[in-house]
Amino acid sequence: MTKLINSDLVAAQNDKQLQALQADYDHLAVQLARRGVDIVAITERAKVFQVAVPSWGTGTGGTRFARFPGIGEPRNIFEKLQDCSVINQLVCCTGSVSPHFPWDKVDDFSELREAADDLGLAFDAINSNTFQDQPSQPLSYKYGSLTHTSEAVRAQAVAHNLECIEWGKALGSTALTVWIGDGSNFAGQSHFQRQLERYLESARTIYAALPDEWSLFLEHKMFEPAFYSTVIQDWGTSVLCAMELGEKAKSLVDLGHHAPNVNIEMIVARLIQFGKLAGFHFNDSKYGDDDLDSGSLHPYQQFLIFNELVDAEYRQQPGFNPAYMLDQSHNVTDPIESLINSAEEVQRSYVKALLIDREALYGFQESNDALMATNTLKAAFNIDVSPILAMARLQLGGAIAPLTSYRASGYRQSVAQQRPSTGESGSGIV
Ligand code: RM4
Ligand code: MN
Ligand code: MN
Repeated sequence: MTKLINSDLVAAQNDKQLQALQADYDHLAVQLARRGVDIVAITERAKVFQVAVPSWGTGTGGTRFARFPGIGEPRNIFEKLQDCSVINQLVCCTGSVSPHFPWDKVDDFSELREAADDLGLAFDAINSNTFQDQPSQPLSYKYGSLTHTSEAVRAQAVAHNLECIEWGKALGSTALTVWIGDGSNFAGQSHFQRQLERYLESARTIYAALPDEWSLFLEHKMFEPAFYSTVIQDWGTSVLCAMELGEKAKSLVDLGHHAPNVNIEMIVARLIQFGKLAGFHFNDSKYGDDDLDSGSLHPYQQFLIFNELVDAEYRQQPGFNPAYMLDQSHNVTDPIESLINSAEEVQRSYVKALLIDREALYGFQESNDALMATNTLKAAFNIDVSPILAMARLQLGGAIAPLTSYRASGYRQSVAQQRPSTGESGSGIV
């Protein structure tokens, strides 16, 4: 397996930090033992936690106004995989990459799979793209794709999703995520019911092409690029469609795709209850689909979401198997650094949620002790689990301090030499 960061450098960095980590870990072990929690068992759970990285997250994103590319940006999927492997080498919890087509299209998919394999990476859910026109494309998605009034445009959008499934099969993926930009910008522009009927008709054709073990993830979003209405605007429409389509169809929750102040953890609980939670696109936001780094603004909300997820694990909810992915856009940071940070923050929420005294919480819920119930959550949230995360990484061969090791490696500077800027970039979104 090819490692792009010198392992000796990581080991030397780890050596410098080991003594402090061991002391912090031992201290936390005593604190947790007092609560009846075995730190080794929690560390083992942390070690198997995984969150996929979006291939498009390795490039600098952009806003409606501009994109300011960084140095050494990946110019194609092979280089995106290299960056993803650097992240995984250091954090050891991002072993798969979610590709986006046609952005990541290649001529030879077995070559791509081998390249990933060599870097110790697998492919997560495939993302189709019918929210942009591609240069070679005969018909435009200006007025929609899977829900367009024209049958020919719908057929083109369906065909793209079918080719995505084929490419995904070649890559060993088992899910297709469909997010469409379809909607309307003016009241009256679209007939809501007919538009959704057209969506279902298109989605049924895609669904029918799914191999047995595959899932279809329906991703909702309430705005953008359509600003008056979107077709799959919220989890309600998403889950209705998933129920219409069948068992393999589930609702994917992107944290940035909700109205402000929506109780996302409760949506998650509902989807879990009915076996319809596909998984997540983790990110954070202040206003809307800001695609900020995970946990950068609302770590408590992310923790509350993981409370629901760990609760489902604890209760052994049948069929519970959500896919965790990051989906964020980096405008002012080195994307590798942001993805490192986000992976750690998502894992942090998971580990904190493992520390919740669930039986005590159930007891307080049953006896209507609101204060003690909420304090039970806070008691877990307030624990700094950093030593557990660092120890998990160390034991898996990663970095105690991933960002420090990454910066010390000079990776960005070295790829800047190998990947001279072309003025444009195949990665990042604008
Ligand atoms: C969308 C949505 C999708 C992603 C695109 C790039 O807002 O989050 O998941 O495919 O952005
Ligand atoms: Mn998303
Ligand atoms: Mn989004």
